[in-house]
Amino acid sequence: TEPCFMAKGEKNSVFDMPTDYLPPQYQHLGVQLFNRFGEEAGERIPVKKISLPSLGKILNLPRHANFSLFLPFHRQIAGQLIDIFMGMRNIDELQSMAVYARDRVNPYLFNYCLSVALLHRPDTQDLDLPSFMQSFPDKFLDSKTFSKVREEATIVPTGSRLPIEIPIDFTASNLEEEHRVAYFREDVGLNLHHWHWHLVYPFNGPREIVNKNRRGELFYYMHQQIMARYNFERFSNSLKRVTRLVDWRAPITEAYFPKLDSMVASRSYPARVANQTLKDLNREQDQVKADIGTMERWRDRIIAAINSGVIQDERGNNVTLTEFEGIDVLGNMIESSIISPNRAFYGDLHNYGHVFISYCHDPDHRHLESFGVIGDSTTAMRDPAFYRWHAYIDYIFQQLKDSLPRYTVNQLNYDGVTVTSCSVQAQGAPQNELQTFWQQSDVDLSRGMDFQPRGSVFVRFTHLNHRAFNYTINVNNTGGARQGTCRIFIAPAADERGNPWLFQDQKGLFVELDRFVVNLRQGQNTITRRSDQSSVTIPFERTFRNLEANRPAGGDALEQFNFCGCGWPQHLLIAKGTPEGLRCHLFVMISNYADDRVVQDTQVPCNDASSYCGIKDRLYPDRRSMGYPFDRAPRDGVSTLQQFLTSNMRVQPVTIRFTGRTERRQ
Ligand code: CUO
Repeated sequence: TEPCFMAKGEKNSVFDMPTDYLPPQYQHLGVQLFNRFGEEAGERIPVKKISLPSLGKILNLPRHANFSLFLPFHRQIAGQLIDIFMGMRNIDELQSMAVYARDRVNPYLFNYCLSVALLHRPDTQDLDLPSFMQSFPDKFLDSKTFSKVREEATIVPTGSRLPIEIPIDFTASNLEEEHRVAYFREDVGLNLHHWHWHLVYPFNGPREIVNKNRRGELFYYMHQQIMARYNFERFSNSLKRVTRLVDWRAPITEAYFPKLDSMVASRSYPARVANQTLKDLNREQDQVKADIGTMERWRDRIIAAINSGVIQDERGNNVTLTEFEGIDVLGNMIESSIISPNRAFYGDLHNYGHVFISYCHDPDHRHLESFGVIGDSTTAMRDPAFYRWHAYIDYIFQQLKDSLPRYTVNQLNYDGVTVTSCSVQAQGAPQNELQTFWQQSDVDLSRGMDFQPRGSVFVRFTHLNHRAFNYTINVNNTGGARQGTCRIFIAPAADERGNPWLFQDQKGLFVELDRFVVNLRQGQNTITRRSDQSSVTIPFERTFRNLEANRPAGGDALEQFNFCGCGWPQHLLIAKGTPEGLRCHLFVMISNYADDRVVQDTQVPCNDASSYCGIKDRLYPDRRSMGYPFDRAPRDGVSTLQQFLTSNMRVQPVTIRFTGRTERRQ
């Protein structure tokens, strides 16, 4: 929050701006201010004077308030600021506008809108954003960390500073059962992925950047996979599947005490005690006035639309929810964004769920408290209630999916292609045993914090990781040379009581591990693939990119870091498993590429985490419904996974063993 005339980096810089750009409270100081800070500056960055658009309502969000993408008013002003940044004619004007806005606009709002603009403007594609964790570490780390970091920086000279260790279990004790999966909910990389996803798919702003290819379907699928993965972690920790938040008037049993302090808002994120209930909201400051009854009406209209297979658009026309595109329409409607087919009628269900839960401690603002962590896409995944809400949202999507035609054997099979075997091999482990462990990694916090003297201060946090592994897949092809899409998933082999699954239930727990195109020769083929090539994940270094360290040699080859921040963190590819080894089903399928293919050039930067994030400025690179082949109810007569298989599929029993070791990243 320091004044914008300082630009922080390796060296301090000062923006040489017209004095009327200074925020009102500093204007009387005028040039004195530049002279004062200019002396320390290593560089002066000239700022062009332009005629500035009015910021209007954008300024109604105070500088020291928190900001939430789930609140309609915040979304609306974010849309306006994104429009302003997108509308600047060139980089000089954009810089000028950004400098002007930065000291006037709420910092979170500013950062979000500028990030969306830098991500989508054609002339800023070679600019990189600092990691959001470095800009706002307070949204990711225990608030105790920061005083320790300052203390270390003040006393210990650069070069001799020791990393500040963040304990893995700072939010609760083991008296709380739900705390067993806190390592997942509070994982910094996971929360960064989620923030990035919502940055790539903004709710408001110019229609062309909101209305991305299959956006609504990806909202459904990415969050469905979050749920599948969370349930997998729960099975690894003797917890049952999440129960969906179906009764909005019943107490929420899960408590959560986040222990995060917002540095900007100078407030702690409010906690939620056990058994709180949702209440009607009337918070003038946030322009939120909403009843639970309104949510229930939206829900009923959405369910009625699914049951009838028809929705009503804004002009009152009936629009059919089709077999392939219906899910996309429903995603946009439930999420909802400005491309909802009829927001007035179907409302804003998913976002308001976040809002209602986030305000249950202070529904009428009498205590002047802000929202809890679930009210902010950066921190929402920390809260157990997030998963209860998204389990409910997913349940609605499944209502539609269950009503669609089931895949026939012909639709699933790839004639003449037989997967004869598949296996996984992790380094130093028995065949078909995946291994997980705790890993300690260090991240430099100096960019997001002010302290003197400057220089790096690292925090050391502990997260789940797994031993890298390879897949070996043998395929027999009786046809000529052709192509296939290899789809790899994994799910627990038994339900929470240790009983065999019904396919109908197990299919919801399959998590995608990879998807890639294979060339098949006639006869025997052996496909090998490394776990770190996954189409789901991005490497650790990209999740926690330290710009100086990771900048590719030669500025021209700069990767498009902004979009590239979206992707499931590689270190969470595999669920934790258990010390004795959690039994799982590894599923491999080769589908006919002729039916999967989307004709386009995908040789663009950041095309490597497309399963959950898509590819920038491209169509989603797989023509099948997302989640295929597990996205539909099974055909008649199929009640187990084995019965579901066609010859181009194969299931291999594997185990995931948690070794209990703690290792340091080298
Ligand atoms: Cu990502 Cu509810 O959408 O958090």
